[in-house]
Amino acid sequence: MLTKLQDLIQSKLCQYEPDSAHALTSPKEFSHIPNKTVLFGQPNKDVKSKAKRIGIVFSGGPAPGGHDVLVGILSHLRKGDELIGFIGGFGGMLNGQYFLIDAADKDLLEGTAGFDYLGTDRTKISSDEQFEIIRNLVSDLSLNALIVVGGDDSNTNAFYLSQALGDECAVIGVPKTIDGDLKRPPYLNVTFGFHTATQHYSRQVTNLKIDAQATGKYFHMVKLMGRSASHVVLEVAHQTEPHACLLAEEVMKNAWGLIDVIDYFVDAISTRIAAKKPYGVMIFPEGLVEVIPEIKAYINGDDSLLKDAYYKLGLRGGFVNNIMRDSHGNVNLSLIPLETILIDCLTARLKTIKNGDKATFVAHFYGYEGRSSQPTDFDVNYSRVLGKTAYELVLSNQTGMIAGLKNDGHTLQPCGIPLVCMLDFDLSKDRFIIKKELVNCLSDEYLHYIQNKGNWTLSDIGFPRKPVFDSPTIF
Ligand code: FBP
Repeated sequence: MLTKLQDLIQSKLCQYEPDSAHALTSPKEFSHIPNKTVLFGQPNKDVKSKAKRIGIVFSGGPAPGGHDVLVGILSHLRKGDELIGFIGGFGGMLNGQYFLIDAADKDLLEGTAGFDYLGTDRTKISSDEQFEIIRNLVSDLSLNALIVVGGDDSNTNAFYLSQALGDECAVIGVPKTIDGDLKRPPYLNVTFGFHTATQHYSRQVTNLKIDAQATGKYFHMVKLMGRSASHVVLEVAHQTEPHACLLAEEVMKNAWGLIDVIDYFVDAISTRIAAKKPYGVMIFPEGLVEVIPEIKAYINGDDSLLKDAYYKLGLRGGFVNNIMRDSHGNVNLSLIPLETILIDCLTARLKTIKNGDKATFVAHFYGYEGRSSQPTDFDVNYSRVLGKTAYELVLSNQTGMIAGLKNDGHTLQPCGIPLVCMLDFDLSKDRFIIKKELVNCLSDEYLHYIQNKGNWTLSDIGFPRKPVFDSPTIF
């Protein structure tokens, strides 16, 4: 897979041909918008199009590979083309903060971690005034195109911007997020950043398993980043075989409450204690707080269910924490100390169980550092392909598209996917948005996980060590 990606980067992709065979469907409200997927690979009839001035903005949380998106573009700019970087996400863009990127910076950026070359934020362009500011900026800078590197919210933003800017300035998205919840198989199977983050977390979880086994005294409760969708935890579970693991989608499917969740972990812990293994590693996503009804109600301002559950567990009082939201209205899940909440509940529950006092817990949260770790070869190469593809879409005079890499299991082909085909109507927001793709409970990955997780409870790491995967299992 990596070799194929590298070959693609070397290959000449300055060509495209729309392929109606791959037309996708868009909501009928947007049926006036062409929805043809663009596949690259055929001779381009328009390679001599005039020089382009392209803006680029990072939006949302950082993801490893962001700098290589820039490299993918900078490596292919034609004479006269210019790339303008907006500083600090859409917030910075609204404040007119930008600079002309020097093509020579490509050498500094290659394979580097982080989003810090440009910076990022979570500002959403929603008011008429904000659209007007962007329109004026685009016109003042004579921008031919704006490339938005972001996740579901940011690409929803990109769609509405493409509508607002019309023919004046093309808007192209690049799919980013460590959460891996922005997909459109087979055109877009994974976002850049997912592989690096899950490899990083997998290494940390494996290290904990080794340490726990060597010392034999702690149960490590590990919360992993990943908002509503549990792709990160699922991938890490496949790679590390934790002693216990829960996905948000699994909790939803089982319609579990807080006490069911606690009982699941208590069961795994007591099984290990009974087997004279009073140690272990358990993983779960930060997004559990959105699906455990008691905690969800608490976030929405009603603490009665949580108080009830705490009372049943023998705990008194709720937890105190400010629930913060970003400018998209999303709760900042990473700041909710779910790992300590679970440990408090587990400790209370285990008091009622034989030998339960043998469990000593350590809380962990692996999140931010994974988003900014050194990109894997997969993410370096993939991000460059996506960057180059976005640039090709600009050269091909496309707008309202997101860059993709079609993978039909045999061949890889860069492509552009119309953002309009990714929209769904969201009743709570009363608008069309790109929805997060949750883990599919009928998928092979999920079924493999469900079939095997019971066997992982008592298994420990031995020799030889299991190698980490070369490319994401979902690609
Ligand atoms: P994006 O969807 O913007 O890529 O961000 C994902 C994420 O890394 C989540 O996993 C996490 O909940 C969130 O960002 C935390 O972001 P913040 O930087 O706002 O605390």
